Amino acid sequence: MSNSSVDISTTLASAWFPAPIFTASGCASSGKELAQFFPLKDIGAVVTKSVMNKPRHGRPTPRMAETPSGMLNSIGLQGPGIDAFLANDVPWLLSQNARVIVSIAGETVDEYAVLARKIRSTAGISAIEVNISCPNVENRGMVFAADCDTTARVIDGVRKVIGGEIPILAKLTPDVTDIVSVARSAVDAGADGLALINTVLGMVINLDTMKPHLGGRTGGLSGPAIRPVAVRAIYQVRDAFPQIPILGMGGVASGRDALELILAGASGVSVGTASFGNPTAIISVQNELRELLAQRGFTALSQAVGYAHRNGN
Ligand code: RRO
Repeated sequence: MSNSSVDISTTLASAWFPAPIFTASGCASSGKELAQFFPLKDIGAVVTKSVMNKPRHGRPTPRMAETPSGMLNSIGLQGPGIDAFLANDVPWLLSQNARVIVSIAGETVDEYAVLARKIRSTAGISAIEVNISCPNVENRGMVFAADCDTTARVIDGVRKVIGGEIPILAKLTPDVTDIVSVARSAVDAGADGLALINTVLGMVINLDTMKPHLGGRTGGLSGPAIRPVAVRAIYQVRDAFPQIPILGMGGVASGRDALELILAGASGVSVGTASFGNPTAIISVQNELRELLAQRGFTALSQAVGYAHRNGN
């Protein structure tokens, strides 16, 4: 079968995308840097850096550390604030004919609702990623997805504002004992889909200073090192909620990696850390994936989603 005959379009709840590979929130800002390498309309969607209500400087430097097969970041939600973002970044992305998934983050349940209200009055947004799992916050109490109750409160607040208009994806952390119960809280509170996984909380100590290397001390681990964690989380959640669409991410750098997340249950896959070293990684992942699907006899990506669960696996 010719690989061009594979239908790689996908859906996340009511949102349709012509292609299944997305940017990962935080790894391509609002897409402008990547647009010099390929047309943004060629990928599934740009998932923008989580934006807060007010502009924010983020954490002290250093904000990055290399690790074996990955890296730590400690950005701390740096960004322009929702008003500037909606005025500048979203119109620019739409002018590129890109699909846009806006990622939002708040310090309180109310802040998420305020953000949702502002997004609701902006046309053209495909979906909202509700990031309740940023690891780079002042205390674990602000990692809403570390707790079922706070997960439900944030998602419920956003759902009430958004109504049925735009799909809501809850972004979860793997740093919990039971991600399925957190996913259940999000779904019961009205999430249409889930984004799995955020980075894994980690730390590097500088042996010269003998102190934590990162200005914020801890950071989020990303890259190939966390891919098996992502595959596990996606598989577990898909097993529990086969009808809930999953946008998967975590260490994807090749078509083979993306296919692994899809077989585990992801309907779309974000590429993040790999884009730092290779800005065209998203396009090669997408092309490789199409080829791998054809080689396995799939005529549509949707046939491969969750395939690892079939026949009692
Ligand atoms: O900004 C960050 O430091 C950050 C965020 Br919002 C997130 O969700 N995950 C991450 O690794 N870093």
